[in-house]
This record gives sequence, C-alpha cells and structure tokens, in this order.
Amino acid sequence: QSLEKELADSIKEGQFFLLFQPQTSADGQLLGAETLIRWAHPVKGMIRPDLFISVAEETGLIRQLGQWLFEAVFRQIQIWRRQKVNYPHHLAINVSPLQFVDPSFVENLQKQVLYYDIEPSEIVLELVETGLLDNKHETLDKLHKLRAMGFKLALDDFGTGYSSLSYLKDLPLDILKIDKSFVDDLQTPSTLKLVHAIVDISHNLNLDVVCEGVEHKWQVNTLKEMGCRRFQGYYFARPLQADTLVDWQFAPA
Ligand code: G
Ligand code: G
Ligand code: G
Ligand code: MN
Ligand code: NA
Repeated sequence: QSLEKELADSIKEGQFFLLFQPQTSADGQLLGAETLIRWAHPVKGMIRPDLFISVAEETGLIRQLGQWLFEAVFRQIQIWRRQKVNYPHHLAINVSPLQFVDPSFVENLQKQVLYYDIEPSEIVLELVETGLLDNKHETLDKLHKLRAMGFKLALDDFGTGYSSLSYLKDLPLDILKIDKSFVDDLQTPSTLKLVHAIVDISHNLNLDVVCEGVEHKWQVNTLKEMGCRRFQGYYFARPLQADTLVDWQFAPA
C-alpha cells in the first residue's frame, strides 16, 4: 500500500504520537520544548517525519495532520495540568507552510485554544520562510493576529533558505532558531562570525535566539560567549516522551 493511502488511515487509527525535545539555558535549565511528531507504523516501524511530512504536504493531508497535531499537544497540556506537574512554559509546534497559508488557519487555531482552554502565550509557532514569502499582506495580517492572540512566533531553520534579513525587519517575530548547519560549522571562522552577527542583529531586534542541533559542550560555550541563551540539541537531550520530559533534568556526560 502507498504511503499516501496509509497516511490517511493512520490519523484515524492513532498511529501518530509526540515527542518533546528540551530547550534549555546554557547550564541545562529547562526553558521549553519543541514538539516533534512520530509515526509508529504497524508494519514498517517508526517512520521519521522527514519522510511523511512531505507526502502529507503533497497530498493535502497536512491540513488534517496539522489539526491532529495541535489537538494532540493541547490534550497533552491538559493531562499535565491535571497531573499537576511542571511542564515547560514554552511548547513549540512546527507549522507546515501549507498549514499556514490555509485561509482558516488562524480561525481554527482560535477555536482550538478556546475549546482546550489553552493559554496561547505558552505556545510557540515555528514557521519557515516558505509560505511567509508568498503573500506579504496576508502573511503580515495572520502573524499580527496570532500575536495579538498571545502566540509566540519563531522563524525555524534560519540560514537554510534565502534567509533575507528583511524577514527579521518586517515580520512580527519573537524567536529566531539558528539552524543546526551553522552550529555544526562553528569551527569555520567565517561561520563563527556570521553566527555572531546574526545573534547580535536578533538581540538588537528584540528576538530571542535558539541554537539548534547543539551536540557538544564546546558549541554551547562558543555560542554562550556570543550571547546565546537558549539551546536545543542532543548535547542536552534527545526528543523525549511526555512523561519523561516533565521529570527531565540535565546531567552532563
Ligand atoms: O523530528 P525530526 O527529529 O526527525 O524532524 C525532522 C523534520 O520533520 C524537521 O524538519 C521537523 O521540523 C519536521 N517535523 C517534525 N515534527 C513535525 C511536526 O509535527 N509538524 C511538521 N510540520 N513538521 C515536523
Ligand atoms: O492551577 P492548576 O491547579 O491547574 O495547576 C496545576 C499545575 O499546572 C501547577 O503545578 C502548575 O505548575 C501547572 N500550571 C498551571 N498553569 C500553568 C501555566 O500557565 N503554565 C504552566 N507551564 N504550568 C501551569
Ligand atoms: O527542522 P526542525 O528544526 O524543526 O527539526 C529539528 C530536527 O533536528 C529534528 O529532526 C530533531 O530530531 C533534530 N535534532 C535536534 N537536535 C539534534 C542534534 O543535536 N543532532 C541532530 N543530528 N539532530 C538533532
Ligand atoms: Mn522546528
Ligand atoms: Na531547524
């Protein structure tokens, strides 16, 4: 059976689940988490999102999957609240460009936060450049509405696309996520200088910076010296199950 066909059924059959990757301070204090979807396929085993998100986008199923994703995160927040555990105050959710350009995206999200009694200021929407490019007027209108509702807005994967500085100037954003490819390449002097400049610009524009894909202590130290205060990567933690996340504490190797 094709992946497309299976995707449609799998949403109904509850084969998707969420993991949460900690976002921390330089010394490993939990500041937030990014939600990462997984597909537990009954036959093929675990399928990574790199494979099925693009299929979902091509087939239009991403709208349904995106809807499921928000509901799954919001239900998880309700569970944490009921358990009276301390869950991270910023939960980041990846938004596919195709979800974002949907004319009813803002309205649907509004309904969901009301229904699940969610405080939008606890939610970070991770957006990518594609989709923010298309219709400038509509994009700005949506971003302003989402922010007025209280959501935090992050620009994900910064540095991988065209990453025009005009995004940072023109779009109402709260957070910039520096892509792993930069963090990997910090030993190259030109990359180091570029990342330093991006961090400075971001902070001058009142954007928080999250450094992604941090795998080594030297990377944390280097980035910290540049003024970075938020980190996400295997050095601190891999994506975790919900109940592991709330008990998680950084233990340096
Ligand atoms: O989760 P991983 O660890 O494998 O993520 C791989 C890619 O899939 C990343 O680009 C990530 O942004 C994307 N991704 C992971 N979870 C989600 C999700 O819930 N929604 C969307 N749209 N993309 C996701
Ligand atoms: O107020 P209530 O009894 O629902 O709180 C239960 C638990 O949920 C508390 O221990 C608190 O840590 C957590 N909690 C309540 N409200 C919030 C909130 O707005 N943000 C976060 N992160 N946790 C909350
Ligand atoms: O594209 P996006 O930034 O949303 O997705 C984050 C992706 O990076 C996920 O696939 C996540 O599992 C992965 N990731 C997070 N931290 C690390 C890391 O330290 N090393 C590697 N190799 N991947 C990471
Ligand atoms: Mn992301
Ligand atoms: Na990224």
